[in-house]
Amino acid sequence: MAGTPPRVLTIAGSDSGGGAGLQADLRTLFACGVHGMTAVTAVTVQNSLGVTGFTEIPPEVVAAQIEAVASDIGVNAAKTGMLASAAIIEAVAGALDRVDVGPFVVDPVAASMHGDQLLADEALDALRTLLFPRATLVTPNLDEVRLITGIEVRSRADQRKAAEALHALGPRWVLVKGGHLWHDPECLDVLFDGEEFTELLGPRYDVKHTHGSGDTLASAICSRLARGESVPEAVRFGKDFVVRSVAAAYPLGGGVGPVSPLWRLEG
Ligand code: PXL
Repeated sequence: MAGTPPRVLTIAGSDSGGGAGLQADLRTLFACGVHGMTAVTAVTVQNSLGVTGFTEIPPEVVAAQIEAVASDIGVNAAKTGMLASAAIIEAVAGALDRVDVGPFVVDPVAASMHGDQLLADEALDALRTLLFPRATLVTPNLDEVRLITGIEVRSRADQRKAAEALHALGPRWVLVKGGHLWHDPECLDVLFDGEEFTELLGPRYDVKHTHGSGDTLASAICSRLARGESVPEAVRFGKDFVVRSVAAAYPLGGGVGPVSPLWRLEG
């Protein structure tokens, strides 16, 4: 019998189309060699064309899922994706007061790439005050940076300013992803620990199919944090992993297809 691999918990929503959300998290975690577990927050009705609706899981059920797996199986690292509402964020924060989940990555998902809202406006404050201070790392894209800090990032220099503003909200590390700086010929992500900036530069591929890229990045990072790697090491791995997964993205349905970690399994 093989040994038990590191265990990672994703606190996230379901994407019925299998492109993003907890489905992207689970396949990334599997491809990265760790055991994935889920605390489901919401069930979206979704295909490659977009999200047509979602239903929220009762907050106490979200908290109970976290506590059930942490108290028995144990969690070596955790991440959040779609959290939907302030009540669910409060329930997650409450659960984290009661059980240990190790390094905690907050991917502050606010909307799908089609612009469908996945987090209530009034939940932003709960995200800032209840989850950011608990986070080992936060991984916003530039739209999320604007919603959380009010900063409109137009340049790489603005990314650093945004990283400082986000760090002031309490996370240990901040990763400001530059993928949405559309005029930049490359994708620069800026990592900040309150003192030092680390720049991670990657290619920008001219591809349409990038559904689930943020989820894939945060999950790949978590898989390494669960093995005890440092945040900079885990983020470097995650960036390389998501770049390869974007290169391996495939079409699906009539809209936007998912990035794919299958390359990792094909050797
Ligand atoms: O990629 C962000 C995301 C996370 N979680 C769910 C989603 C999406 C984007 O569509 O649907 C459930």
